[in-house]
Amino acid sequence: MAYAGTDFFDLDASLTPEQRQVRDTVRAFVDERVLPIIEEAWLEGRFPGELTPLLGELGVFGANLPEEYGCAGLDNIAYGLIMQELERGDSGLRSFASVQGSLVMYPIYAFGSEEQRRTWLPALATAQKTGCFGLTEPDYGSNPGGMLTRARKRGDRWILNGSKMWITNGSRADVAVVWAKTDDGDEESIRGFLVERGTPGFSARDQKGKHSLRASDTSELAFVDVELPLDAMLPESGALKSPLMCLTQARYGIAWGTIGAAMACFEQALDYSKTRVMFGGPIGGKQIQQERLAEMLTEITKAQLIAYQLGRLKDAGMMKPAQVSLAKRNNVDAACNVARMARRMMGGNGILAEYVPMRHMANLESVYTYEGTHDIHALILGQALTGISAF
Ligand code: TGC
Ligand code: FAD
Repeated sequence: MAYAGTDFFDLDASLTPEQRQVRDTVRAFVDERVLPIIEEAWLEGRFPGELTPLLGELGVFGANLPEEYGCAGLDNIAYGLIMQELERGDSGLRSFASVQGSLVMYPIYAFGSEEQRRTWLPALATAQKTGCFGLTEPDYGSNPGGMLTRARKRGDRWILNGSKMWITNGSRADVAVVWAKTDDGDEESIRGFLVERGTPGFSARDQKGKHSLRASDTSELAFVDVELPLDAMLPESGALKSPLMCLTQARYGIAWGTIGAAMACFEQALDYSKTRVMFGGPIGGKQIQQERLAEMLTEITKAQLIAYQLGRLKDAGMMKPAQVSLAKRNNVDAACNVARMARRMMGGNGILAEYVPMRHMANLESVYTYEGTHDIHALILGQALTGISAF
């Protein structure tokens, strides 16, 4: 079931039967359940939450985490292929899965107590519960180390004060993983806290007026004297490195996911080029459009090879954060360019909701910015190359 048009280097042949099966299952789900409804949901500005329990049944959330916590225990290439197929549907759906799996389940798995893992991971894997990840603040986006949110220990309680902004799933989350600077009498640190919906003093409000990721909830979180039990803290979290480790997981998924968005745009543009007749022949027979198609295919193929090798490194335990930065940076930019070229190739029709490129193009502008902007990843690579920080 390889895409003849977008698997030019026959990566399909390198996949294991399990990886192919996982990809094909999610691909069929996206074709049958997502594509028929996504344009309308996007125009309405509605996240299609009705799909998440079904995706939970398929085991897509935290799919690379161990089975003993109710997860699928897949390898990282299978996990990446899931992200690819979800984003072929819409970046908002992949965002939900990235947040749920890499930014909520991963920190509970990596930094949580055994009790926190047993309480939350199985319910998050099935999407009976939804999570969000609160790192960014109004004045600290690219530089989360400057965060103002504080957790102060008072007797047998933490008191949380502060605010977070741009939080995916924020208003629908049952539990928020919130990063705060702590003051427990010792050294200042940064720790993760599990804050449940309904905790007095905690509120979430959706940010309206987005022209991008419209089929995704994005919210502001506010914490006013929120009292938390001591065991709300993720005990193994400590310092900025903890949330940055979560970002590495999510950026890995984005490097794969954006290939899916690019594939969707390219395939539609290719079909269109063969049927749209202008000046007596299909536009696909014109040299300028053939160059566009060659460019799009080349970008997709490069992105696939990067993601595949990154997955191999991750499975071998050898993946480095700077490699993830290169992959996120390149693959998101490639997908942005493919979506724009596809939109342009389709002329006036390219701006209509019944075709996919404009929606993907608008979504990908958020993906370009979140999880470390394109510029920040350039600076991470610059630092890795020179040893000099240019932040
Ligand atoms: P810096 O001194 O460089 O690092 C502090 C410590 O952390 C280590 N480290 C990492 N570890 C794992 N993974 C990474 N990606 C890491 N990056 C750094 C580093 O080695 C160091 O360790 P140690 O042992 O020496 O202490 O910290 P800095 O304050 O200079 O910041 C570096 C910078 C700018 C790269 C970082 O702040 C950054 O990545 N900024 C971008 C912020 C960002 O990406 N925010 C994303 C918010 S979440 C989101 O957008 C979700 S979107 C929804 C969806 O995913 O769909
Ligand atoms: P800024 O940091 O203010 O950057 C503005 C511009 O300055 C950018 O072009 C940037 O590249 C550039 N810049 C910044 N620093 C430098 C520098 N040192 N040198 C050169 N240029 C620089 N965050 C979460 O915590 N959880 C979420 O779930 C989440 N979901 C999101 C969903 C959406 C739809 C969006 C748009 C964002 C989301 N974010 C989330 C926040 C996201 O991670 C931030 O938007 C991102 O990190 C950038 O921060 P900022 O928007 O404050 O931009």
